[in-house]
Parts: sequence; C-alpha cells; structure tokens
Amino acid sequence: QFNPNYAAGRSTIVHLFEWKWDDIAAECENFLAPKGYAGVQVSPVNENVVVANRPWWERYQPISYILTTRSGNEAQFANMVRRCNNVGVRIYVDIVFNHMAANHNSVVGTAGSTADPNAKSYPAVPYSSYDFHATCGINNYNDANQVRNCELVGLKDLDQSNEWVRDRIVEFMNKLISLGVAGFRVDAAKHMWPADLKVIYSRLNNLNTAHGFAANTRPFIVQEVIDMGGEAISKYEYTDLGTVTEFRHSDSIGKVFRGKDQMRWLVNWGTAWGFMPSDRSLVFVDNHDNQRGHGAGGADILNYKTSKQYKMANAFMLAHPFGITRVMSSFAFDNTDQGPPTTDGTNIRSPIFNADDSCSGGWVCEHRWRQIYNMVGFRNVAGNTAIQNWWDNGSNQISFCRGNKAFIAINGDSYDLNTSLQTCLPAGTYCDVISGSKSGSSCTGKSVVVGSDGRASITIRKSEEDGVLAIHVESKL
Ligand code: QV4
Ligand code: CA
Repeated sequence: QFNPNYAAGRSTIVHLFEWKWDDIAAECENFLAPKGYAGVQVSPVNENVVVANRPWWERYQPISYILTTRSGNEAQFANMVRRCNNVGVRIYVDIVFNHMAANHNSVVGTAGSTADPNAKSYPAVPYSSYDFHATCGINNYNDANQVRNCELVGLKDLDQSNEWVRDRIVEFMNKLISLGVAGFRVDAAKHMWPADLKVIYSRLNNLNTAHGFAANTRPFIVQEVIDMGGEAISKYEYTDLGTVTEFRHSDSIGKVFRGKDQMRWLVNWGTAWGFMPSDRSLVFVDNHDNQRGHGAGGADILNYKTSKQYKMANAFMLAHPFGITRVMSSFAFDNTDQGPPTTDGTNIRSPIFNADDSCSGGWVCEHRWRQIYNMVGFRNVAGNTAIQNWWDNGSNQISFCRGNKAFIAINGDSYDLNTSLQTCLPAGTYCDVISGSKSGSSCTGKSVVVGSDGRASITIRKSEEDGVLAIHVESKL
C-alpha cells in the first residue's frame, strides 16, 4: 500500500486532470513512457452528476459506480489501462467514496442514472438512506466527529462502518484492480474514519498479474488529507494505512519560490519542514484544487500562470530525493469553476500537440514542458542516490549533486549566478537539460564543461528564461 508499483527505472506520477481515456492511452505510448514517467493519476472514473455548465467539480459527486463519465466508458477505460501497462506506465484512480452527489435542480448522471439526493437514494448502486450518516454540515474543523460524520458542502455522507457500504466500495475498487490499475488516490480521506479505511483496504485484492504485476502486490494508496496544522485531524492518523498527500510541501515550496523564504534553507528539505516521512509523502507543487484556490493553500501556491517560478519549483522537487513526486497537468482556466475544454459545451476536446511537444486547444500540459519532463528524466537517472556537496551563496543561489549521477543549480536571486561549482560528475561536456535537450551528440541548450576535479563554471543569468541548470550522466555529450 506504500509502494507505487512503478516499472524499474521510472519515477513520478502525472495527474492528467480531466483527460479522456483514449487520449491518455495514446499519451502513455507516445510521450509518457519515452520520457520516463511512471504513472498517471486519472480523474474519477465512475458516473457523476451532470451539473449545468459542466464545472470540473461535478466529477466529485458520484451517482453510481458505473464506469461512464465524460472521459469515456468502461471499454475505453479498460483499453487505456492495458495500453499504459504495456508500456510500463501505471494508472492510479482518483476514487470518491466519502460521499455521493449533493442535491441539484435536476439530478441525472453521466451514464443516465437518476437519483434523489434529498432522500439519499441512489438506486444505480443501490444506496438508500440507511447507508448514510444523519444530515449535518461541516463547519468546525476542530471537531473530528463532525468532519467525518457530517456533510462536506452538502455532499451526502456515506457511512463506511456499514457493511453494505463497505461491500459496494470494495467491489468497485476490486473491479478496477481486475482491470489492471496500480492503485488509488482516496478522495476526502480526512472525512472518513481511519479504522473504516483500514477494513476497506484490507479487503482489496492483490494487483492483476495478467497486467505485469508480481504476485501478492498490494494496490498503492495515497490518501487525500489536508493537514496544515491546527486542526483536530492529523495526517499521521493515516500514515500506517498508506501514503498521504503532503500539502505542507506544496505550501512551503510555493513560499520559497515566490521569494518569501530563502532558498538556502532548502538544505534540510524534508521532515524538518514538518513533512511526513519521505516514503509516506505524496509531494507536488500544486494540485487540481489548490491551483485554483479550492481546498487548502491560498495565495502562495504556484501554478502554470507563474511559469518561471513554477518550473523552478518543479525542478527542485524532482531533483530532490524527498517524497513520491506528482506533476500536475492542467487545462487553462479563468474562473475556478470552469471545466475542461469542450467541442460543443459537453464533450471534452482532445489536446492538440504542437511541433515543440507543447499542447494547445485549451490544454496546458505542464508535463510536456521540457523543463519538467527532462527533470523527470533527471530523477530517474539520480535513482536512490543521496544529496551531496550542497552549496549556497547565503541567499537564493543553491546547487547540489545526486551521488555521482546528477547535478542541479538554481538561481532565485535577482542577480547572475556565475561561479565554479562541484558537480560530482566525471570529466566531460554535458548538456543542460533545462535550456535544451541532448540530441545525438549535440545539445540544443547550454553546454557545461566538467573538469577532472568535477568542477565546472556554472552560469545562470537573471535574464534567462529559466533559473535552473541541470546535468546528469545521461546528458553527457
Ligand atoms: C453548495 C453550497 C453548500 C451547500 C450545497 C448544497 O456551497 O453550502 O451545502 O451546495 O447542495 C461543489 C460546489 C459547492 C457546492 C457543492 C455541492 O463548489 O459550492 O455546495 O459542489 O453541490 C470539489 C470542489 C468543491 C465541489 C466538490 C463537489 O473543490 O468545490 O463542491 O468537488 O463537486 C476540503 C476537504 C478536501 C477537499 C477540499 C476541496 O477536506 O477533501 O475541501 N478536496 C477533495 C477534492 C475536491 C473535491 C472534494 C474533496 C469533494 O480534491 O476536488 O471538491 O469530493 O479541504
Ligand atoms: Ca464522511
């Protein structure tokens, strides 16, 4: 439950938020596998309520466990999982079982099922009022009973201690396991009792060996628990059950790369910053909520709109050994409710891929930005090596090595970085994978000459597009 079950030599999950299954299948084959991504977090897979103007958040309001959404149907989902596993890219499902849909003027689901949320009736599961907690709202996060037994924004609150409810959830998750998924992101885990989650997880089947998983492999679990401190419920109540989203990582990295905290303090990045242990922490710069001001976060969270700092923060996260890393891949938005790009107001539009790998058609595709995917490659090359030869200038210029495999330098100061630094790499000429890529025996970006003592003259001008330079043994020319 703690192991993401990656293929060898891979790291990093990308959240392809609101993508369609057919598009993800192609992306696994055409881009994610070649670039070394380990897995995809997909949007909720089961039937959700249809909300007027199709906000993205309608997918967090289940109507049934039928596998039909705007991303595709069951056959398309199964085909995607098969094709992604075939190229060594794992699928993790964002799974919503704390609650069912809230009441709306018209209640019909994406598979055509109807429900009556006021009566707590969802016949396509079926759930009836016996399966839910009594009606009450969450307004006090200092009251653990209320957070777990009352309704989050009016979403009808399932009772996970009820055997019927447990059976429906386990049946749903085991179906997805049989289709070849590698694990789950458990939505709103903070709003469920750890003891109930423990029972549910214990009833999950091992992963499907027909999809290439070893016998007796447990599904990976990442639980969404937002704990910034100061509430009744602690993230540590969940770390024995699986991994947990580390929202303090998102908040702290935003502050540092916005210049509210000096980069030299990153020297002890990890549990000293109040994070959970590395192997329990799912880390990210932003997620689908806090990039648009939902959930916890606030003004310090970085997203694609502040691209220079955003790329720098992602580069640091991916270069640093701490945590299980997740990259966000967004659609462009102007308001916080806006759903994904569509062709006709209803059907999701496929991303358009440009010659330089970037996306258009309303899709941002941060995972296709060279500075991000090349750092996924860097992380794979660095493997389990440790940080060594940390250097900083006493403010916002830093560098470090990952064993003798990789080296990164970051300039967050408002003046040039131009100095000789220890790269820990064998002598030779290396291609900076931030300003360009290695292409045959040449480099489309800056080159770095490492001497026989491992030192190199490193320059990152304040005027450069990116405040990062990164080289590794596989970028040697
Ligand atoms: C409205 C009123 C309520 C009223 C209700 C009555 O605001 O006061 O009680 O109607 O019916 C949407 C709307 C919200 C609306 C609600 C019910 O924004 O205004 O309530 O639907 O129709 C996402 C969005 C929410 C969205 C929800 C359901 O962020 O805005 O609510 O989906 O569609 C906490 C939790 C954490 C949570 C985070 C956002 O601890 O678990 O808030 N994060 C996860 C997901 C997130 C998702 C949910 C949980 C719910 O990451 O995306 O919320 O599944 O921090
Ligand atoms: Ca609950």
